[in-house]
Amino acid sequence: MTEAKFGHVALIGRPNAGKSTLLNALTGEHLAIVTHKPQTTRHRILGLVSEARGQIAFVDTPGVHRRKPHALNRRLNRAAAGALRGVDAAVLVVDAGRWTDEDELAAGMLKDFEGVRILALNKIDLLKDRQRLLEMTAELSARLGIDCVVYLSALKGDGLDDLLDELFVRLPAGEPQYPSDEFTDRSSRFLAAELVREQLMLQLHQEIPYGLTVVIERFESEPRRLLINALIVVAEERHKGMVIGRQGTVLKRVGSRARRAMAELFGQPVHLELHVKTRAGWTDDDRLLDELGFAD
Ligand SMILES: Nc1nc2c(ncn2[C@@H]2O[C@H](COP(=O)(O)OP(=O)(O)OP(=O)(O)O)[C@@H](O)[C@H]2O)c(=O)[nH]1
Ligand SMILES: [Mg+2]
Repeated sequence: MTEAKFGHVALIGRPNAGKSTLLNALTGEHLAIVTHKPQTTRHRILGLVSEARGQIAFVDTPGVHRRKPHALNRRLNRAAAGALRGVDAAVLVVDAGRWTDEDELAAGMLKDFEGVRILALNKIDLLKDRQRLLEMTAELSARLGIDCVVYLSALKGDGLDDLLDELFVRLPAGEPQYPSDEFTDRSSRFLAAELVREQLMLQLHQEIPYGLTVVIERFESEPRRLLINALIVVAEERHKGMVIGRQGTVLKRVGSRARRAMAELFGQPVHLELHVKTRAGWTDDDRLLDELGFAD
């Protein structure tokens, strides 16, 4: 029998490349929230894959971006860069259809990285031009010192086994560092707050979702259900009405969809209450960011 492997593997890349979709596909759980909007992920999240071959702790990260440099955005880029510290491998997740300045920024983070470098060309289900894929593979592999390339559709689950095979071959021998029946290092409170934020991002338009955060104020287990109260924090008073919607329609829709997602993730019925409050300018206020749980 070969020795079991263990390693931490960071998923890095620009916003919208599909890192969180990949984390969820690998773990089979809705751990990381996914939307079609860039900058969905705001925190590092571990997703654990435990097999007979060993254990891999994948680290999902916020997309590396060039947006307005307010305090929250600076923290997001720092969280992505910091995720490479101490990990055994980095997977640069790229939307194979389009290489942008932000991909270049994410690739730049590999400059001094000493671990295994894997290039994951994602969204191949959308790609028509195979020739372009080959050119991209050759150019990026040489330029970024890539150890191996995998082709994925995180959305359809294609190529996941290739990625796992390549990683298990390259990771060091080691015992699992996390319980094999767990999927993440994040608390149920964190996951619940994220599921509310996912629905808010999907239901609201333009810039409002970027000025929102969610705090769980109550999380209690009753014999037959979970009681969860979530506070939605907005950065401007005028956003409150938009979150609530005419006759509360938006908030109701967010609540019922988030509740369903929570019930599925936690495996039991959920009673969810939502409230909305303004904390003016929280996205550019380091004290409030600390208080709201953003890593510095
Ligand atoms: N067609 C297709 N769409 C995908 C694939 N992977 C992800 N997507 C879509 O791309 C969008 C962004 O996916 P995310 O997983 O949130 O991307 P991310 O890299 O985590 O983005 P940030 O959290 O903003 O950094 C979503 O609409 C996904 O459904 C894929 O393989 N094929
Ligand atoms: Mg994400």
